[in-house]
Formats: sequence, structure tokens, C-alpha cells
Amino acid sequence: MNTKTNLIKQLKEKTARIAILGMGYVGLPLAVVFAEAGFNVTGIDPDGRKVEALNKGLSYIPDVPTETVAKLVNSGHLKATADFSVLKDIDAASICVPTPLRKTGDPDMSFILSVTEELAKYMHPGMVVVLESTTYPGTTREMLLPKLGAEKGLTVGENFFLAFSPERVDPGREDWTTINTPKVMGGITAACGEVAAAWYSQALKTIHSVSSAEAAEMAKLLENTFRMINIGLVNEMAIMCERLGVDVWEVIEAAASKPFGFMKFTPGPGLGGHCIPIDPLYLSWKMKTFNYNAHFIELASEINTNMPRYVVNRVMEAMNERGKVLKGAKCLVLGAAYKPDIDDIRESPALDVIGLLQKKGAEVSYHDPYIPHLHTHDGPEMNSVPDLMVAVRESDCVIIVTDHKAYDYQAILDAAKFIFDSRNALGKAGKNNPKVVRL
Ligand code: SAJ
Repeated sequence: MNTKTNLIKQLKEKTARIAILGMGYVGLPLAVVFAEAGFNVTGIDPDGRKVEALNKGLSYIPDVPTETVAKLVNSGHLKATADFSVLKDIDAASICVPTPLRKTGDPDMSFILSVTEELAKYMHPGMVVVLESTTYPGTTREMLLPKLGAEKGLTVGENFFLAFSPERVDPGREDWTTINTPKVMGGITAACGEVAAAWYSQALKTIHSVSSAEAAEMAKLLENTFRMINIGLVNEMAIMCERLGVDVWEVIEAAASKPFGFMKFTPGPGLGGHCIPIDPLYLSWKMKTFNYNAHFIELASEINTNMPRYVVNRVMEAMNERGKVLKGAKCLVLGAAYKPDIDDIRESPALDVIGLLQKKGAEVSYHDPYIPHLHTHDGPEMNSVPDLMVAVRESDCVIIVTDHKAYDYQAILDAAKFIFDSRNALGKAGKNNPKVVRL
């Protein structure tokens, strides 16, 4: 029996030993679904606090219940360690580490590089490795393959297997989960794709196989670039509608009445999160090495990045029309998380809006039920105001930046002197209301 056949047999019998490298919002849910499928799973993470919590049966990811972790740890299907040497006894490893941007806007590959170097120390014949971290096309073949293959005397597709499968975890979502979200899988060789698909199909419902790792890497970038560009389009529509004196929210609702050929996006104060504003820039960066300028990505990024400034300028104009100056005005920013009803503030446009208001001399406070404190890019730490309605009443201007469902918008509207609504959170109550200006 050859290596491939033997490994596929072990994967189907669930005797293959699994490691998940990086136990964050992608790695932990993935470790859980493999453990629940019956595999023996080891989560490897350099963060000792995560390792300690998991081995105590505690979850630190909202989407993964502690009861689930406790059950799997008690049954012996899941354990955690910071010791990469366990990889010498591992048959299948999935890499789920962050791929942020550097301050210069270039991809920060340091997490992938360091975990690959650790993995390379323990590579042995009969292993399959899958990279899940969103990255530029070519990463798996150009960065991982040499270090895990040739440098270790292994031959990809023969005695070890390497593939890319983009994570599709949407924190907080309950309808599409790690198990039921279709999973794209592309191997360095056909045999790699076959082995990796055989592994993941033991735990996930649907595997969508593609012909190469590059196709899988690019599919993920298309998914998130699609969103980034359409959000940029609708943000520019908001700017154009304001110049035209047309209500962009009415226009979007009208366009969305078309039952085919249209997908609704809504304008806002900018683009937050660790995926949408970042992933497309991995593609535009890679294309520069081919002397190609990714026009749509660059333009959408420019529009989206400018939205916080556009919102603050609109606030300044609206205050001016009411005979007030922004300098010295009490401004309350409502909602700081990067999208509604979650506690994640990464890349949130609220941080830019707060910083820009402060630069214009406004006295800025914020409220967010999910974000008790925050640091703007160069400002001191701020705490969410303790009493929302007192802050609303005392403010010269309330700026709705993130439209959490938890807010009683009618009460806020009744109590506020003036509201700038960048999310149409007030809906009809905010239309043609002298106290309200909408994006
Ligand atoms: N945003 C808008 N207008 C929109 C949609 C989003 O301004 O019409 C803003 C949000 O406020 C946020 C940013 O864009 O600041 C990103 O929002 P998002 O809805 O795209 O949410 P994310 O960043 O959590 O994206 C994730 C992605 N999932 C993965 O990468 C695995 C994305 O592919 C999903 O499509 C998205 O969740 C989702 O659909 O919820």
C-alpha cells in the first residue's frame, strides 16, 4: 500500500492524528469539528493562556461553547499544547494563523513563516498539511512547499501532501457554521487535493475541490474583494447622492426591489474587520510583482479608507448649518465595533471617526455595549460612557457609527439634540427629521 492510500485509509478510519496550528477564531472551531468527528486532535498555540484554558475544558471563542470543549477534552479527543515537537507524531496538520497587514500596507507573513519553520522541523513521510490562512496566490507553493518538502527530502504528492483551503468563518453567524459551510480545497498536486479532501470530508459536509492551491487561494480573495469593492461602490453612491440631493437609502431600497441581478450593500463610515479591508490588499500587492495595478481594489480601498473623513466633514457641515462649531462641541460616537452586535473592534472605522473628531477639537466620548474600552490610533485609552442616555442628552451631536440592535433608537432620537446617522439606524424616523442628518 503506498503512502497516499495508507494515509487516506487512516483519515477515513479516523486513526490519523490531527494538529491544528493556531487556536483562534478559525483554529478552535476547526479543531472541535475534527474532534467531534472522532479524530484525536491536538491544538498547538504559542499563547499559554489559550493552552491552559483549553486543557481545563474552557472556550475563549464566543462561537464555541465551553461545554463542547469540556466534553471533547474529557473524552480525550481534544488537547492543547505550546510544544510544536508533538508534530513528530502527527499525520495531518492545518495552519490557521493570522495574516494581517504591516503598517506599510504590505502582507505580514511572519505568522505563516514562523509556524512553517516549526512544522518543517518535524515533517516526516506520510503527512498532509493544509494552509487555511487567507493569503496571496502562490503562498502555498512558493513559501510552504520548499520548506516542508525539498528541504526535508520529501516529495510532494508522493510521500507528503500539501493543500490550501480558505477559512470561511464568520464570527457570530449561526446559520452557516464550520461544518455546513462549503469548503474550497486545492492541492499542490492532484494527489494532494485528493488526500486533503479525504481528510476534511470526514468532518465537513461539503468540499468544493479545485485544481490547484492557487485556485483556492484566489477563490477566497475573490469572495472578499467582491465585498470590499461593492461596499466601496455603495459608499461612492452615498457621496454622489448627497451631491445630487437624493436619498441614497431610498435609492438602495429601490434597487434592492429587483429580484435578480442585484445584491444589496449599504454605505457606512468605512470598512472594518480583519478580513474585508485587508484580504484584497494581499492580491493587489501580489499583482504589483507582475507589474499589474489592481485598479478596482486600489480605487475601492481609497473610497472606503476615506469614509471616516467624509463622515466627520458631513458632521462639521451639519453642525455649521445649525450654527454650531465642531471645535469644543460634545460629540458622542454610538457603536465602536467594526460591525453590529459583535465585540470585535479590529480596523473599526469608529477609531478613525473618533480620532478625526478629536483632531478637529471636539470633546469626544463613545458608547458601545460590546466594547468597554478602546484605544484610538494615537490617543489615550477611552472608556464607554457609563450612562448612555445621560451622555445622549448632554451631547451636542450623537454620531451613529455602528448600528447595534441593542440600542433603543427611538429613545435616543427623543433625547438627542442632533444625530448624524451614518448607518440609517433610525430608519424612517430619521428621514426628514430636523434633528437628524443621514449619510
Ligand atoms: N459593511 C458595509 N456595508 C455593507 C457590508 C459591510 O459598510 O453592506 C462594512 C461592515 O460594517 C464592516 C465591514 O464592511 O465594517 C466588513 O463587514 P462584513 O459584513 O464583510 O463582515 P466581516 O468582515 O466579518 O466579513 C466576514 C467575511 N467572512 C470571511 O472572510 C470568512 C466575509 O467573507 C463574509 O461574507 C462576511 O463575514 C459576512 O457575510 O458576514
